[in-house]
Amino acid sequence: MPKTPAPSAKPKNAKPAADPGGADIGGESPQKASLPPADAAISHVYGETQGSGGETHQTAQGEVAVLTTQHGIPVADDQNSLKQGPRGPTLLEDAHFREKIFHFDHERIPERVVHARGYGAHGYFELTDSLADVSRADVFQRVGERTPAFVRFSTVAGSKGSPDLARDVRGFAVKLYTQQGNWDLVGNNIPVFFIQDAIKFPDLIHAAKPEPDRDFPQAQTAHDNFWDFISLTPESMHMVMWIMSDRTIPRSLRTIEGFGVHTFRLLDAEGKSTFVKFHWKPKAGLQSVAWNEAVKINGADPDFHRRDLWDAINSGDFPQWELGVQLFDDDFADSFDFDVLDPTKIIPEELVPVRIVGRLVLDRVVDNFFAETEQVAFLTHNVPPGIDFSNDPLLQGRNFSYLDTQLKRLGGPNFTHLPINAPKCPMGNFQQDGHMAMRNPKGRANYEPNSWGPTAGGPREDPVRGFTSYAEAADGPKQRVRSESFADHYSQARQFFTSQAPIEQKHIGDALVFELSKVERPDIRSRIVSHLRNIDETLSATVADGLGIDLPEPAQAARPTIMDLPPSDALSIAKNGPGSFEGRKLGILLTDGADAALFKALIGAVDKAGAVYEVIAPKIAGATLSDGTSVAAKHKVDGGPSVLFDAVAVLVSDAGAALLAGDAAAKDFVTDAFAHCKFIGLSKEAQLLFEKAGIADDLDEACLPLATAKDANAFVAACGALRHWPREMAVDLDAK
Ligand code: HDE
Repeated sequence: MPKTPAPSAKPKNAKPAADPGGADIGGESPQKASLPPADAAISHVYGETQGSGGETHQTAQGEVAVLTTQHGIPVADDQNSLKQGPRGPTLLEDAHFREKIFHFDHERIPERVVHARGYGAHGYFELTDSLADVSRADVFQRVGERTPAFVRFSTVAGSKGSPDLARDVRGFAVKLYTQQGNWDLVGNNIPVFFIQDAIKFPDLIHAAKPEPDRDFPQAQTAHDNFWDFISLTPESMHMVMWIMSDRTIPRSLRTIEGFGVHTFRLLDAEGKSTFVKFHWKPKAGLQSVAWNEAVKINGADPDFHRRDLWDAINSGDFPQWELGVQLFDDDFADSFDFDVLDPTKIIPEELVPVRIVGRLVLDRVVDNFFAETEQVAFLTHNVPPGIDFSNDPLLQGRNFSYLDTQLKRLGGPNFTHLPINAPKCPMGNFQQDGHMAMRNPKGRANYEPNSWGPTAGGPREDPVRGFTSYAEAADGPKQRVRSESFADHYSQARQFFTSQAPIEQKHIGDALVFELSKVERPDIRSRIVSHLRNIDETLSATVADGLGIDLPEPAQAARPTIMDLPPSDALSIAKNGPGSFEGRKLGILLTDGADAALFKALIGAVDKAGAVYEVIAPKIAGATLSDGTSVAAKHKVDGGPSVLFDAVAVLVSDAGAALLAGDAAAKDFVTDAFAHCKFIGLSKEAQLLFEKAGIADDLDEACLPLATAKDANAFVAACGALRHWPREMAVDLDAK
């Protein structure tokens, strides 16, 4: 057989590749011709953005930086390992090769045991209403002052590479770099949790994650182990209502709420305590996608949420949330129907209003995902003076877990030296050494008290400014016990359900039927329905019917359900939508010959609404409109399904419609948009496509004609309602 010459066989004096960015792997480095002399000074500039602490390689202006080893030795050839002759063995002596492979082999750190998949961004918190009356926390004192922030959003169950639209709780972890140290508010987009005691957390997570023998399913709760555990854990029923609602399939990370979940304390200068619950309320309003849509988004764009956040921030559309606090005292706590220490309960906003005290703005993406988003370490015990914990048993357990987990993930006690974790205020103590210590104080004093004087002696404790705990009296027998006051598991689950709009109630029923239909054991399905009987009879009947089973007896309840807790509008997504198309995305399916004036009117209306659009065309090169203008496409039809957009418009010529009518992906585009209850704008030429897709006769009042500029404006205004939910009754068998 003739031998193909190995790339390394290329003579050393071969010409540099013609394409400087090209793949001439056999030749010398294409950059070599422009390299500065090997001894040119390289300054490693530490990122001023502080996030990654990353270096940018810089040389004198216009010069290309020299590639070096980790030890700074310039590298002459990064394409070929050192060999004994062109076809000989690779030599151990090749230090650059060994270092490069060694470093690559160790690039991964353990992913988070929960919340592995996440995405972060920088920004700031701005105080808009002083809380000085109830808290001495520095961050709450001066209206208008900005505190740097880093936020990491996440899903809980999936691995690091799992899709963004898994039905799951979203983590909403905020690190505020206050002038009195870092405050980590490590919350979720749901204000309650599955369990009441941290000792159950490993069981919950084991049950939710892939089953241990088969290692599937990935990033989903629709399997036997999860529902088995839940069916035996009645305290999770309130959370079950939330996770089966559309809260767990959000449209965007910009459209989720955040909650501190636990009751915390605020402390004033005298040590007086006020209970507090923290809320983040998105300026963009609440919005979710449909379940069938979520399933398809996961295939079309598994990075849907991170891409959306990245694009929004980079385009200057900075995501914002308001910080709200519910403040209450012991009297309220004593009079409330439920225990404020129980993390499976909310305090309805109608009972204790949410006072808005600030806003959080995310205005900068990370420089380096690993350095910032992957290495950020949140610790629930990071609270500055003026904020304190309650005895919520879940919070108490978390305060142990988060420090412990960082040691495993980040490999040593010095993870606070990483720029993303380091405080941005003066700090000092006598902790020293350990793996990768970067902050190594000079001088002799490494203990206190010492008598080396005020400067050389180092930092001193400060009883006035320092952190103090609320002096709560505690007494009682030592016992493993669950408080009697935690025993009502169904009343607030019912309150959540009755607070939903009818379409949201339907979605909860659909989700339960979907998940339980994936469960193999009939006894588990039935046990869940027996709990639903204690929540709402219509819901349990719907789910039993959807599963095709007889209604089981209600589960034994430790406390009877309070049937008449008043509904709370704050719990519904439908009732808290944005009411406008601002920040949303229109998909415009466009072909050659489409009406140019109409297209211009449409994109003008989108722009006026503060929304964005993307063009989908039969070819990625784009479309040539009726007046000869060419418009670039963002997606080819089969790469830009309608699930990626909040609403769609079909602007085509007769020839374009005929072309698309023969294309399955184009037909899916319109049938999916229709099935997902989206607003659809269509030019009259598009009719053929809808006919061939089989939905021309079903078009309803949310399928709007596009012929004039006025139509374009009316269509975009209608899109502000986001979805035309009444259509679901016509397109879903479960609704009939
Ligand atoms: Fe967490 N949780 N958690 N959790 N959690 C972690 O810490 C834990 C709980 C939450 O973006 C871990 O650094 C226990 C409630 C978020 O980096 C770990 C219990 C809430 C994040 C851990 C809970 C959360 C975590 C894994 C039961 C909402 C991601 C990696 C008592 C209020 C933070 C890490 C990020 C991460 C333990 C329950 C939110 C293992 C033991 C309730 C948003 O320490």
